Amino acid sequence: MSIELYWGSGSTPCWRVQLALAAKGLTHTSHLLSFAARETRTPAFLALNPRGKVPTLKDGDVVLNESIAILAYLDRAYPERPLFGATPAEAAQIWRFVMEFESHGGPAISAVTRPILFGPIEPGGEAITAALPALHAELDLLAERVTPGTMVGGQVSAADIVWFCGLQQLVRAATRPIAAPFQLGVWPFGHRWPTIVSWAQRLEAIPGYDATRPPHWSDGEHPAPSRMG
Ligand SMILES: N[C@@H](CCC(=O)N[C@@H](CS)C(=O)NCC(=O)O)C(=O)O
Repeated sequence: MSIELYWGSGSTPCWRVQLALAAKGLTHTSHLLSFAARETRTPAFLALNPRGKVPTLKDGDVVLNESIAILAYLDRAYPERPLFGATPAEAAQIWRFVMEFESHGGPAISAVTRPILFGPIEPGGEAITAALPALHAELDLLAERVTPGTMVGGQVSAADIVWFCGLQQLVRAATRPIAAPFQLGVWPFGHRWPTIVSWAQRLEAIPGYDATRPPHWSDGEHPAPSRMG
């Protein structure tokens, strides 16, 4: 079968799937859709995914949206280089960390990054400042969990991929000049969370990683999460 991926540049759910494909060594046909040109709303794409969202994956007769469901599908359909662990205990732990991103890590990141990246920022940026303690607590926890090198079982898993792609959004917001007055205290990660740097290096070493980077995020504007200083 030949895997086709419909995706959009800068979408972290899309990046999860691209990184999972790279980590599993799976080739695919890429369909880059433009959000600006509303290519997720064309009749042809809506016929594939009536929600009009990317990522959407097509593999023969299987058509799927929702990035985490896509990761789970790829892992069952192509079991080599598993992303959901080797044992029941590892699988459970990986799912736990994936779902903790959805319930806790992701919302903590979004509360800080959304106003910076998409606005509006209210005078004084109080909502951003109020959201920082929860974000720092999530990063403290992540730094502890990645101390062994990966989150679970010694191999890069879906948990690593989901958290790593989430951090990319944080890097993007924290390195924007508009973020400077808010003293986010998160960037570079190595100042307070050195284990996040070594863990990020491992994800960035996945063969094909560079090709997964959103094409409109240039190097100068978007440094690697593992950048030291
Ligand atoms: N929970 C979904 C999120 C999908 C999603 O919201 N995708 C956005 C990009 S990040 C999208 O397709 N937006 C285009 C649109 O709404 O037209 C997942 O994990 O796949």
